[in-house]
Amino acid sequence: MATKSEDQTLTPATFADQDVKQGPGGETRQEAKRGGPILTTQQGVPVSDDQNSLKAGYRGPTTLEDFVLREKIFHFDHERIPERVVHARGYGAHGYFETYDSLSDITAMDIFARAGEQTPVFVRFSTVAGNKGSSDLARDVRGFAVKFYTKQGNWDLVGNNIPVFFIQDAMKFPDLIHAAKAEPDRAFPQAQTAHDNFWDFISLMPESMHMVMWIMSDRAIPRGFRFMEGFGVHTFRMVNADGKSTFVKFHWRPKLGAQSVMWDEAVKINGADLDFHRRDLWNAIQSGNFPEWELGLQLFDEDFANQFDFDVLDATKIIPEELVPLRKVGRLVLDRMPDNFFAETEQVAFCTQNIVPGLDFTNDPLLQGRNFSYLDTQLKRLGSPNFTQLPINAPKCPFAHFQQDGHMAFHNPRGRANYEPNSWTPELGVEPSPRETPKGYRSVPEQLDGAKLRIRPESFADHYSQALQFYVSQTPIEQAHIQNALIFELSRVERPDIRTRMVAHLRNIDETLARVVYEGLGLPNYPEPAQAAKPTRVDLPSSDALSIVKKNTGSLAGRKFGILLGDGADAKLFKAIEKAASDAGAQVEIIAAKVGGAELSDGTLVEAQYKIDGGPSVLFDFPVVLASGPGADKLSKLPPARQFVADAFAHNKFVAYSPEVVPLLEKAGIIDDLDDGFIALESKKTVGEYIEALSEIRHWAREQAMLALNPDLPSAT
Ligand code: HDE
Repeated sequence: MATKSEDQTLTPATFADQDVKQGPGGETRQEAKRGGPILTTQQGVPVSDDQNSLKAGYRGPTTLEDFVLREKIFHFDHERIPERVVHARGYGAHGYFETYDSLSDITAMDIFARAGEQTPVFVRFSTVAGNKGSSDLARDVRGFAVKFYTKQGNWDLVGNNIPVFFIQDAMKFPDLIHAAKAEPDRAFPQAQTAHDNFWDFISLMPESMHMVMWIMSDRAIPRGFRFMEGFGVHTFRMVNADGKSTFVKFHWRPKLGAQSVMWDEAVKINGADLDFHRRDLWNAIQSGNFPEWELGLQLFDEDFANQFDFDVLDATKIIPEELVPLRKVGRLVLDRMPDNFFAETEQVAFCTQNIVPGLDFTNDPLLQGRNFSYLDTQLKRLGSPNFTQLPINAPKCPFAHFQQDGHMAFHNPRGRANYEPNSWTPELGVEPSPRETPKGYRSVPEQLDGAKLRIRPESFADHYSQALQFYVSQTPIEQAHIQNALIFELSRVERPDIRTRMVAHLRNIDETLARVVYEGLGLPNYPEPAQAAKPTRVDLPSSDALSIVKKNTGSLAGRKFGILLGDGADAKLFKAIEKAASDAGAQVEIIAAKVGGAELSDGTLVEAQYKIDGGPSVLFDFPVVLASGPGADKLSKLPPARQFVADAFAHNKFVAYSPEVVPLLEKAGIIDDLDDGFIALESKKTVGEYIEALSEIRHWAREQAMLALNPDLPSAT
C-alpha cells in the first residue's frame, strides 16, 4: 500500500463550467483528452505532471535531474530579445498592395508593372521614443513601415506619419535619440519629449524647427493607425527599363481620412487603455473592417529639383502638393492580424537598403546613414545574420545565393558547389548553382565627382521657411493646439534658459506664435530672434494638404459611438442610433453602470462592453447618453458618469442625449454651456439630423468659443 507521501491519486473537482482534477496539494490538473495534443518537452517527451517539480522526498528539495523543469525555466529565461533601440513599441498586420495602373513608363519595379496585381505586404506601425511597454498615445512621431514581398525581392518602405525629420545628417541620429529618450541618470520620462534634454538639444538644432511644428501639432497624437497618413520622407529615384530616372516621394493616404485626438484626451486614453491603437487595429481587422491607404507618388525630374527653392536631398523639407500633385498608384489593404505577435511583429526586420530593380537611393545623407543602420541593428536584435530566413522576413519569390552557416541556419544549400564561378554541372552529379543575370539590380550610373568633404551643404541652410509654411497652413484651432503643446512641453523643462532659447527660434517662424508661447510660459524677457543662417521666407503659400481639419472627409466610417446606457432608455431611440451608426460604417459600444448591461424601455437587456469607470468618453468619437428619468437619476449619482459628459464637452465632442438625462448634465456642471454640439434626441426621428451633424467629427466652434472667453489661453488668431 502507498504511504501518504507517495499518494498521487487525483480527485475530480468542478469550477463552474470546468471539470478538472485535483492533486493531493489541491493543485489543478488537466489531462489530454478528446484528441487534443499531449504536452511534451521540446524533445517530444510526453509530460506526466506540469504542476510539480521533481523533489527528493515529500517536502524535500528539487532535484537537478528534473529535466522537464530545467528545460521549461531555461527557455523562459531566454524569451526576450533586445527591443528596438527606437520604434520599440509597435503593432503590425498583414495585407496586400494592389497596383492601379502600370507605371512602366516611370519605373521597372515589378510591383508597378501590371494593373490589378496584388502583392503581399506586412506593415508595422510604431512610436519612436517609448519602450516596448509604453503607451500608444504618447506625443510622438509614428513609424509606418511597409514590407512588400514583390516578385523581384523584398522592398521595405520604412516611413513615418510625418513627412519631414528632425535632422539632416545621420551623424546626429544617436544624439537626437539620446536627447529624446529618458534621461540617463534618472531613467525618466518615459515616451515623452517634455523634458530638458530633448528641448536643450532641439533648441541648439535650428534644422529641427520644421519637424517641431509637426510634432507639436495634433499629427503626433493620432486617433489610430487607421487614421494616419504615411510618408517615405526621403527623395528616392525610380528608374525605367531604358535607364531613365525620375525622383519620387512616397505618400500613404488613409481612406478613412486623417484624424487626431486632443492632448487632454491623449493623456486620459493612456490611463484608460494604453493599448488604444493596438486594440483599434485588432478590432477593425477582426471584424472585417479592413483599413486601406492609397499610395501617392510625387514624381519630378532633375529640372524641377534644380529649380525648387529647397534641396530635395534635405529630409527636413517637403515638396508642397500644390507644386507636385500626388499621383495615386495603388492601394494598401490590411486584412489579417499576425498569428503570433513575437514571430511576426517583433521579429520583422525592416531595412531601408531593401530595394528592388527599378528603385534607387538618392544622396540624402540621412538615407545613406540609415542604409547602414537597419541591417546592423537587426543583427543585434535578432542575433544572427540568418534573420532573413525567418518566415516574416524571407522573400516570397525564389531566391538562391551562396551565403551559408551562422547561428540558426535553416535554409541550407544542397550539393557540392558553394562558391562561384564554378564548373560543377548536372553531368558531374551536382545541381546547377545560381548565376548572375544582366537583368539584375543596377544602380543609376549617377556622375559623381568632387572633393571628399565633411560638410553640410548651404542648400540645407533654410531652417524656418517651411516651418512657417506649415504653421500658416493650419486652421486657427490647429494653431492653438501647436501653441498649447509648445507651452506644455516647455513648462516641463526645468531650465528657463532652454525655454527662452526655443522662443528665440519661434520668433523666426511666426511672431504671434512666439509671443503666445512666451506669454504662456511667463518668461521674464522676450528674447531676440535666434540668428538664422538664412532669413525666413514669408512668401510660401499656405497648403491645405498640411492641415488635418481642412482635409476632413466628413465620413463616420471607422469611428466609434459609445452609448452610456441607464436603465429604461427608450428602446426605439437606442435601436435607431445603433442602425444609423452601423449604416454609416461606424461601430457601437455600450457603457453601463454594470458590465452585465442595462434594460431598455421594452425590457430588452443590452449587455455592456464597459462598466462606467472603465469606459470613459475619451475612448469614443461620439458619446451618447440614453436613460429613463429614474435611470438618469441613478447615473447622475455616479462620478464617472458625470466625468463621461464633462470630458466629452471638454474634448469638443458631439454628444447626443435623451432629454431625461438633463440632470446628469447639471451634475456634471456643463448645463449652462451646452451648445449645438449637444444634441437632445427627442425621438428616433431626430437621429437622422444628429448623424448629419457628426460629419464635422468634432464641434470645433466650442473650442473657438472657449478660447475667446478665456484671455489666458493661447489665442487662436
Ligand atoms: Fe529609423 N531606425 N533611423 N527612421 N526607423 C530604426 O531599425 C535610423 C529615420 C523608422 O517597425 C531602427 O529595425 C537612423 C527616418 C521606422 O521595425 C534603426 C536614422 C525615418 C522604424 C533606425 C533614422 C525612420 C525605424 C531601430 C537617421 C522615417 C521602425 C530598429 C539616419 C523615414 C521599423 C530597427 C519597424 C527603426 C535607424 C531615421 C523610420 C536603429 C540611423 C528619417 C518606421 O536602425
